[in-house]
Amino acid sequence: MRIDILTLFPEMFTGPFDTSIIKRARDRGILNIHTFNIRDFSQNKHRTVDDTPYGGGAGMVMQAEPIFKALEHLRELQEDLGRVIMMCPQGMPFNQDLAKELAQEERLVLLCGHYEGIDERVREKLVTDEISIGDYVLTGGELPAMVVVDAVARMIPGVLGEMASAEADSFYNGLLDHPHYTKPRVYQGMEVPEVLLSGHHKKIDRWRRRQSLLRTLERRPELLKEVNLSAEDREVLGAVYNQLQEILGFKK
Ligand code: 4GN
Repeated sequence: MRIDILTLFPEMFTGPFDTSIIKRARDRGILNIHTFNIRDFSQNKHRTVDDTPYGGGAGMVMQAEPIFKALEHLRELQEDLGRVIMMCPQGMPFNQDLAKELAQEERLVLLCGHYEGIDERVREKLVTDEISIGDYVLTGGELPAMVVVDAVARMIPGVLGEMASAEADSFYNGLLDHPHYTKPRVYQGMEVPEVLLSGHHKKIDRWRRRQSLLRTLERRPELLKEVNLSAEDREVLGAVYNQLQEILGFKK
């Protein structure tokens, strides 16, 4: 996958994209990330990219022209831009499903804004998707773009090693992840659950699934509505519900 990022601060991306799994994916050629400084596409001698808002008000607005020019440049490199994604608080909430969907694309363009906003004509003419990583405002779209790239990249086959499987993660199956343990078996008196030492893979799978279900029920019950629950899953949750009813005296 090729990802082009338009930003006023390309240097922000060096650390996160030159480290660990993203670096390895880039080195292997699975992931091809390029950053472009929007300022390089300013047409005036002061290299400005922003101006005061029409209608008045505080702060500055990013001008349309440098962004149009930057995308024209990208189009020269490869005619079909694919999806042009703007990071903004008004966008579609980002989640694992959207990360999986974007991981299918051959090419993505991410646009990172700054200041009070971006001239609306950019959105009108160039942007195909607007994405928000959560209900809060940041000083720029760079951190959200890094979040999206990271989440998308690890859904591309071959990016995670064989050892680390995305299918085992929180949210991959719509549930929260189960607890994890590694050596030593006892740490500060705290023991690893017996079942994980048993070598009984079927039992271990069942225990993990149960932990996932209970954690999701406890912390994010709304997620359960969207999950495909097996008959066994329903039994686990139903048993919890029955126990609670008994404890509360609603039954028997
Ligand atoms: C995205 C961008 C938050 C998000 C942003 C988010 C930069 N803040 N929740 N800030 O995904 C006005 C123009 C604010 C760019 C934008």
